[in-house]
Amino acid sequence: MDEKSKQLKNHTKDSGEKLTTNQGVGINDNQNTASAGERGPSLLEDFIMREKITHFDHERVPERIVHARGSGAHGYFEAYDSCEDITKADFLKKGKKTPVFVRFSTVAGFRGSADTARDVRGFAIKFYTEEGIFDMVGNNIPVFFIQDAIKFPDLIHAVKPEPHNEVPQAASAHDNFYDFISLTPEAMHMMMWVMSDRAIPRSLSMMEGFGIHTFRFINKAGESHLVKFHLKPKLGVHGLVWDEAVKIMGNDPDFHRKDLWEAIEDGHFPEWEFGVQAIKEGEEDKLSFDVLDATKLWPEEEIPIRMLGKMVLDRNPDNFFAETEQAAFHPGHVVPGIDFTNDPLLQGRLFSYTDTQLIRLGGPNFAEIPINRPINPNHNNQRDGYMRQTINKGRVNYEPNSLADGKPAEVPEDKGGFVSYPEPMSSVKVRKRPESFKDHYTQARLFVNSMTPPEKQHIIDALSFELGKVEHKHIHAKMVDHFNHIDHDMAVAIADNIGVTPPSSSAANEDYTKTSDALSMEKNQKDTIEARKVAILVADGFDGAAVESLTKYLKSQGAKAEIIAKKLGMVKAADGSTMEVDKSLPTVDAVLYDSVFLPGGADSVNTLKKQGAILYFVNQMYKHCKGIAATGEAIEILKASDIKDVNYSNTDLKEDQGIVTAGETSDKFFKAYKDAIKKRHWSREENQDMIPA
Ligand code: HDE
Repeated sequence: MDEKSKQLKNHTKDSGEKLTTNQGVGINDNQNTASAGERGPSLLEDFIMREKITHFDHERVPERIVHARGSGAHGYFEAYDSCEDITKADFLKKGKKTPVFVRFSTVAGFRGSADTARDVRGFAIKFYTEEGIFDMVGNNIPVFFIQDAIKFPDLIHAVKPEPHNEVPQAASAHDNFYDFISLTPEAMHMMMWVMSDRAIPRSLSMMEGFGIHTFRFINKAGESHLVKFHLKPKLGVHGLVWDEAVKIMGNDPDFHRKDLWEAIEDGHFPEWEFGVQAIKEGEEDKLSFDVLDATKLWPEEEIPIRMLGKMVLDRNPDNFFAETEQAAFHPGHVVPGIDFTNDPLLQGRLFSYTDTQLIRLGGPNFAEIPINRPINPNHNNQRDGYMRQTINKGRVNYEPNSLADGKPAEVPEDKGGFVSYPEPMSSVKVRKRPESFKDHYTQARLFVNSMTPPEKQHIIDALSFELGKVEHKHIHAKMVDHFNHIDHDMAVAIADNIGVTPPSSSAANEDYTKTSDALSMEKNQKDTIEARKVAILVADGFDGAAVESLTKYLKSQGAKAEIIAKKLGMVKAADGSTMEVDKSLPTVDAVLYDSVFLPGGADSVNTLKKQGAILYFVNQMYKHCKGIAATGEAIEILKASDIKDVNYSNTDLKEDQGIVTAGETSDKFFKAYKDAIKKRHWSREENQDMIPA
């Protein structure tokens, strides 16, 4: 067990044998309030009822003002090779293992909102290092909407539900947001990312993570490197289809939360590589953008990522509130070897995070909440305040002192004391954006240039949808004008979709044709189906051997198969054997699975091809461009669906648009099916309109 888990264990409690009050008095009757006679008034003296109701009345703390909806997990970070040339941070030394707690979140929705809303995802990591806590409080998108923290309350007011009627929930598709954005050109780069499939992730374990701001690494010699933090998921980056994300919101609003929980319970531990892009202090002057501007990324092709270690999440929390909800992150929690830059967005955040914990967690002692405690000893002269847990001994609570031998004493730099990087400063007091922050369109164009055609189309579709929900026409026109500064074709396509006169000529820098493959999800796919879920649709008389062999294959690949039939209980195979049904058809939906397998078996197929729910299931799989497989008679189900113009075979192995058919399962069939599951088949999007619903 790691140090953090051991520490937490001291605070965990099983439910126990005897029911008692908080004062430890045994409760004899937990069903009836004490009253003056059976039908008389309740007695104020009933301390058991009073204590219980009072505690209940105070169960809630304010949700986070942003990132209210989140899910957390424990794990560890393990450093690869030494990177002492760039940082003296102890936890990054070769082979070191550090406990972590990670919280993923959406930004705009309330605590009870649906997981699959279109939104940026928070990606906050607490590293419990031996030199204190380092929090990397990042997102799944490498840039931000604004350049200066003073704009943050406006941005968040604009995106959250509108104040007069508190709608819409967890959605940016409304007038206030686009009114603000249309008047904030610096947001355009981020808008391209938020309208891409990155903002509707398939899984929290299939997202990249970014520190966004430029931080500093400081080595033992005191030299500074400017760095950007990155996390790359082992499973690759995958998104949902918008229609699918919307349907998941109704079918399973806890989709991401459950997916993370189940992956860990099943032993498919989510994993990332953690690394930095690093440049020597001074080299930033050669770049075409300002490293202090959080709306800019550093193209990976120009400044490659140096991988420093891997992070694995391998333990679910014991209690959501105590751990995930009470976790208090702060980008200002850094350890020696890591320091800040003057990014004005970061500087504002350094104020905001402690401030927000004071109201959310009720006072200055939130660092004593078990999930927030460092694993190394911490001593100082901070005392008292609401809910103080530590019992500090002795009479001395000040420094310098002689009565306690001057302790706790300041720590010299070579013993791990934090020393700020001595960046030279000399300037006049101003309120002014630097000129170097003023190019808002070039990197937005770089992002769009780097997309594959389907990825670009999805951005067009998303913006057409979002603006389609906006009622004020002048906002439409203003947004199209911004798009025309990024990519003329995109602007024309969106204008056409939302009834705006398309711009006649491009206002974009057409000579800028640079691309960065690292920005595309499609161009960086991985050959894995680990943690994917496959639905197997059956009725009595199905081909049991096919189901058994496929299930075994999927398991060997780390994927999960679920047998779905009309009712729970046992279902009979054609050879007379039986199998247990995992889920009944009315409790599931195609959008909750990555793929569908239809086994043969004449009786089963005859039953299934007449069920609307089955045909709808298959249609949805097709519409959302997911892998589909059928063996033997089951191609009849495909034929009965609305899928047209696909090459099937009930004898030979055929693969067409991610639809794999064969007479029976075989190694070749499995390989073809794996390829079909691991990615989406965008060529089908041309035929999407013919699928009802
Ligand atoms: Fe945050 N942000 N933020 N933010 N942020 C909060 O702190 C804030 C920003 C991020 O799982 C709050 O504890 C300001 C960028 C994450 O608990 C609050 C500004 C990035 C989380 C706050 C930003 C983030 C938060 C609300 C503009 C990516 C969730 C609750 C200057 C690098 C952490 C809380 C968790 C949470 C303020 C911008 C990431 C109010 C003022 C940029 C992942 O303090």
